[in-house]
Amino acid sequence: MDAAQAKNGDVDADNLRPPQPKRGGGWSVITGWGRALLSRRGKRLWRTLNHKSACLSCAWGTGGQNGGFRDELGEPLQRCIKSVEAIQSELQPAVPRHVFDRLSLGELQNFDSASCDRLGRLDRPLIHRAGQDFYEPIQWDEVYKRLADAFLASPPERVASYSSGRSSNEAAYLLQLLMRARGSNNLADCSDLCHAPSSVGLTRVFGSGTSNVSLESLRQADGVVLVGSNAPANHPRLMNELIRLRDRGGTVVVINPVVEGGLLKFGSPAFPIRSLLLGSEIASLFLQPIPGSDTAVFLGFQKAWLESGAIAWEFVKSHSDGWEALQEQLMSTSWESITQCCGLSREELEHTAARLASCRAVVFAWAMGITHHSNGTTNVQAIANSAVLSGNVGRPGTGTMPIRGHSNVQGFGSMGVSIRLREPMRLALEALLKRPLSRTPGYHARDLIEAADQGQVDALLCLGGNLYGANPDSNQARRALGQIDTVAYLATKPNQGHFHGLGARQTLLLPVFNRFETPHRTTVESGNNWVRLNEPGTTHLKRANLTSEVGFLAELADRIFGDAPIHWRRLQDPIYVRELIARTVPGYEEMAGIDVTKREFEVSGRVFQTPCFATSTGRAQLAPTLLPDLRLPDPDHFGGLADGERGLVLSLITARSHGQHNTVVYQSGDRYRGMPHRKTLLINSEDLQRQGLEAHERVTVQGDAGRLEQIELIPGSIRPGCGLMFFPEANALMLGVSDPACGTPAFKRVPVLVRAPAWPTGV
Ligand SMILES: Nc1nc2c(c(=O)[nH]1)N[C@H]1C(S)=C(S)[C@@H](COP(=O)(O)OP(=O)(O)OC[C@H]3O[C@@H](n4cnc5c(=O)[nH]c(N)nc54)[C@H](O)[C@@H]3O)O[C@H]1N2
Ligand SMILES: Nc1nc2c(c(=O)[nH]1)N[C@H]1C(S)=C(S)[C@@H](COP(=O)(O)OP(=O)(O)OC[C@H]3O[C@@H](n4cnc5c(=O)[nH]c(N)nc54)[C@H](O)[C@@H]3O)O[C@H]1N2
Ligand code: SF4
Ligand SMILES: [Mo]
Repeated sequence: MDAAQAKNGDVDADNLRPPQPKRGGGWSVITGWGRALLSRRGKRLWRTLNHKSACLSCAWGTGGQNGGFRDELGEPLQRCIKSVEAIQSELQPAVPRHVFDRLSLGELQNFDSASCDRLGRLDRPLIHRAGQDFYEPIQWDEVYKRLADAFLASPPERVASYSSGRSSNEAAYLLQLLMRARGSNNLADCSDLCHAPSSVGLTRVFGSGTSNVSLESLRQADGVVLVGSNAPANHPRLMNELIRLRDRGGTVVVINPVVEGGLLKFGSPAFPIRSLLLGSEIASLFLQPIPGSDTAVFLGFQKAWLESGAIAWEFVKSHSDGWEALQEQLMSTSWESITQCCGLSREELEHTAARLASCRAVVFAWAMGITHHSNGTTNVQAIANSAVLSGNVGRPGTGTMPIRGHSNVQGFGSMGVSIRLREPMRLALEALLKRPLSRTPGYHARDLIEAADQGQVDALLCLGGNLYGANPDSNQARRALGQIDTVAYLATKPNQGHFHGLGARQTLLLPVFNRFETPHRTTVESGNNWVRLNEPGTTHLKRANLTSEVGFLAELADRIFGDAPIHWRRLQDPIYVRELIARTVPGYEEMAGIDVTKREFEVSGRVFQTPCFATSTGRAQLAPTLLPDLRLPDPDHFGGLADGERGLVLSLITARSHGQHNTVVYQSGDRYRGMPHRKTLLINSEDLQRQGLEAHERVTVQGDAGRLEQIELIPGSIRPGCGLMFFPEANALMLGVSDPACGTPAFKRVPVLVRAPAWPTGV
């Protein structure tokens, strides 16, 4: 459908007219800023916003040495309300002493996500011992002793770490060095639940797993394909780039089963006159495919280019291998199988393909709508193939751009926090540690939970995050963590995982400085491969007994290994850590002098300005991408509907609401989607009508792992046959079905049965 059609709502059922999707951004953002800055903590918030450190929230990378409000190119007014949300939550006072002294774990387990976060900041180390009802204070010295013992007591295969991308590069580097020195490759990371399919898929095609587009290069594009991303909520400053692109006459193609209002129109405070008041048009074309079918959509574009003579053959033949097999696939795959799979018409696909072919330079950008599928890696390869076939990679203004999540998740990967350690880094680490690294494959986040559930993990160190809340099948996650003897959480604030994910013998809850409080310099890497330098800061917490993550990990390593084979205590000095990073992490050579030069830099070897890729041949590696089988089970699979009971099977998307950061909920509802609270299911009006369901009726939603009761049905602009609910709550519903290539769960295609009781007789 074209964007104008989408704006009017895709369904026109008289009595169940869906609410118009609300445009994104706009005045409410300004009032949000006003409220925040005029609040009790407004002065400190303002100071923090101006602190020279990268934004905590998403990986777009605002902040750093350029000052709080500038992006990587020094452009002003690039700070968004999401960073305010994240900072405000870190500026809360400490958790009152009586909370952990008086509230039992049974009571704390009843807290929802928002209530956990609102308890405040953790300010002293705590321990939960098996059989006790409370977390109790503990001394740091005792913490190190217990953890060192736990990490030494078991064989390397039975110790593991999990991490979440908010910590620094320096902490990430130390975490993996500690684990690898211990002989373990069990470095599970939140990216396993997030963009791992992008890393694997892009590496297969281009030999490098990150975005190959710089911010500067994006500004030279005249076409952007934005797939499976709710950027208005999750990467708001990316919207500025789309507004600019439309202003210069470019085309934005949006592919999303949900018509997110902000993808139609967005009011950006960065352009107060022309955009904020009236809103800027974003999507030129809006495609609403069946969830999970993006490979079919991209095969459709490719087939259309093949048939219309729009393939960049000269480019393809000079700069890629494997195009013959892909061409063969395009010829032998029928239009019918493509359109049946994705639910879009041949005309829609051909029209969009022609529009893209008429662009001079196209960037393909995507987020979780592409990766959260059991064929996420194939989806990514289908996008990368499209970039090559259309000649849109390897020159300014073009390329493939996974829009990264956490503000330093990409840095964690660069630092080697991954089960897929790259060969050059392996060799460099082996030289540093003076011994071969273990070749036993490590656990990614899903495998870690599975292994723990089988009783195969004894000690787990979590550097941030919420392993319990972020995983599918919450019951399994709780049970699995409960089988691990020792679990340690380093965190700034409490979350549900700290109360539900308790270890079998002991759980340590350890408070750390956040990025803008850390008393030494740190670095992070943005999704655009830009390394940002964060200046030291101070904490507002009085009497706080916090640790820096670098200090903690270096001390723990010293307790475990002594001073062999490297001087671990010396690694308390982050400048020395940066020296090691410069020596051992490919692309990070400029890190060596950063403390003197203060110069932020682009990681080398990532952004392709010429079509010379990071594969062994220098050519892109194309391969056919299989169409997925998207059949949904019948109601019988869920035990069937009783006589008179109403309901239907839906393909459920689980996503973020506007006011949450991952598992941490700040505000319950999402007014942009018209979902007033968390116990809601967004559904198409046609589906309601067809099944005799009523808008705002309360239903049961049943998945393969569990059911949620009293869920309110909200009619909205979502494709028929699918629904949308919020995580982490919805994680109770699903099993951990995941992409075999990297273990990323199919969070965006969860089969569920919606059940509503029979109408009372006489109605
Ligand atoms: N404010 C805020 N910012 C954040 C985060 C946050 O929680 N809050 N989280 C950070 C993190 S870690 C991440 S990974 C990113 C997440 O950023 P996003 O990926 O934008 O977040 P999601 O909410 O998962 O939404 C994904 C979008 O994909 C669409 N979608 C679902 N299924 C499909 C499909 O099959 N095909 C297509 N084409 N689209 C589909 C959904 O309708 C939705 O619009 O944001 C980062 N930034
Ligand atoms: N159903 C469903 N499930 C999903 C998703 C989905 O779309 N649907 N999305 C997935 C995605 S994309 C991701 S990335 C994961 C997110 O999974 P995680 O990254 O594991 O979870 P977060 O909620 O981001 O973790 C938040 C916690 O990090 C801690 N923290 C914050 N700042 C710091 C810091 O500076 N240092 C330390 N040590 N701790 C800190 C705080 O205690 C906070 O409570 O969830 C995944 N789960
Ligand atoms: S777009 Fe992302 S990095 Fe930039 S200010 Fe907003 S949340 Fe922070
Ligand atoms: Mo993520």
